[in-house]
Amino acid sequence: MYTAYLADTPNGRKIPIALEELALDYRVQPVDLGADEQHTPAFERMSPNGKIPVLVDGASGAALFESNAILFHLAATSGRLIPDNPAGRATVLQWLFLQAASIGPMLGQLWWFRHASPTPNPQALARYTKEARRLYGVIERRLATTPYIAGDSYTVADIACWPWLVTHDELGLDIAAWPAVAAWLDQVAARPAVQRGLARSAEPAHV
Ligand SMILES: N[C@@H](CCC(=O)N[C@@H](CS)C(=O)NCC(=O)O)C(=O)O
Repeated sequence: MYTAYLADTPNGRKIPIALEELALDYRVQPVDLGADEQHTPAFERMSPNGKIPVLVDGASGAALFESNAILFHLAATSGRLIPDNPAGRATVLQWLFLQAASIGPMLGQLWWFRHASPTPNPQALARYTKEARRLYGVIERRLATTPYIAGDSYTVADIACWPWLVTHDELGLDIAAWPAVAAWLDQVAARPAVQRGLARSAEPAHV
């Protein structure tokens, strides 16, 4: 039994989506980011960077942070959602790194300057919109040549990218500019495990 410490955010949503796809047993422990629960000493003992998600393995007690490390661990230990050969694994890893290093931070900044910044900042909006559009273009060109992000099959690379790229409306981006991304977004959204994972991610805090 795993415990997934989550908020209902793109990085948080990845974890129940993967756990559902792998049919693993888990409970969701919501973390209230607005109340700064991610910076309590107890939470930072599991996640030294003070961010969700964290996955705790009930059998060993081990806690893992960084969403894509969690995805890789789940895939590697289950032998699913990742190829079993080194070249295939490296391909998955390269897209996991691109998501964590570029797609998440750039789209995250764009979201913040559109929805949370207390003062308008046209320069920041222009910069992050341009970078987000460039990154949608990177994925568009990839998905024009392969059905899934890492190649012929659905992997944790899709699970890492989908919760971010699906936020295009909130980011003020017209998905019609990237038809291959739009088709892939719909295809992944239709997976029952994705729908179940999103529902679990949105579970209210326990009282
Ligand atoms: N690279 C990290 C990013 C995690 C992250 O940015 N988490 C956000 C929510 S999506 C968070 O915990 N924010 C709270 C804060 O920064 O205080 C990962 O993929 O796990």
